[in-house]
Amino acid sequence: MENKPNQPAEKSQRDELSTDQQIRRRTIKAFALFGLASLVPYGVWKWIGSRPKVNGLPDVFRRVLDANEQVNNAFFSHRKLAPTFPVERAARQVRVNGRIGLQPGANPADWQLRVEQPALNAPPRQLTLSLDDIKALPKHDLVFNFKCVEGWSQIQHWSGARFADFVAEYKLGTRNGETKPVSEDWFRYVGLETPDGKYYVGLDMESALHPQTLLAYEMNGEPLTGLHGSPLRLMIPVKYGVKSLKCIGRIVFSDERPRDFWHRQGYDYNLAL
Ligand SMILES: Nc1nc2c(c(=O)[nH]1)N[C@H]1C(S)=C(S)[C@@H](COP(=O)(O)O)O[C@H]1N2
Ligand SMILES: [Mo]
Repeated sequence: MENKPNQPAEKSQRDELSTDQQIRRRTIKAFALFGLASLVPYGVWKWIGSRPKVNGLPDVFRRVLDANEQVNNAFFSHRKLAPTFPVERAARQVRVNGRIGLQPGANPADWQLRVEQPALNAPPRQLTLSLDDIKALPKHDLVFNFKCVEGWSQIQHWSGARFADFVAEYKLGTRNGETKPVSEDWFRYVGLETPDGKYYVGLDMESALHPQTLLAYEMNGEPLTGLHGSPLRLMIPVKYGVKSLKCIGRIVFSDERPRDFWHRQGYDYNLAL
């Protein structure tokens, strides 16, 4: 961390502008396709029918549905998706940056994840999970441009469980102890820490529940190495890399803003991209 994270490199600001533009363009295209469907000439329908199928639907429709899903979900009404890339574009040599709180020599079999949430309208929750519990959730791949506040970025390939699936499965994150797809009752924050508590980050709940936020246990299709955060790390593409905590030992839900390592050094708390 040499540069101030709240003054990211000019290049990533430019990237971000074009990302916004891309998302806007894609959304407009999706609505236009739906609205104009009745006017589409027969030849075009035949072309659509001949397109490769994704989940039983021609890929053009799949893309439209996905885009509308993004727009329609009430909780994520203003969410953005980070651009993704074909897996061949992912770096084979993935940079290592930041080793605070890592346990590179530790046996992954000895690892446990502790999860806590305070008592509010439901009893306090405290559970201990294994890596297999996380692996039992649906696995997702993410190939995206990882950005460090120091000014470098790299296309990387990570796999793991969605944080949103994790909270839904274990009924975490809501004050009433129920997790629904759209809830008014979420705790405001999530805190994550390394097992030794030496590195820690705080996240707003909406970013944590973003569909691209992963509890990642693989990089380039292999279990994480110690320096990349074995056995489980966060990957949160809507934030700068500092928030993607390696080697998660503890997750806490809270209405109080959790402590955040780099915020304590005077940096912006959110570090949103
Ligand atoms: N436990 C822990 N997680 C961490 C860090 C750290 O020092 N310790 N550094 C952060 C920073 S600044 C970055 S850019 C990314 C780098 O992840 P990588 O080493 O897998 O590239 O991890 C983040 N997570
Ligand atoms: Mo970073």
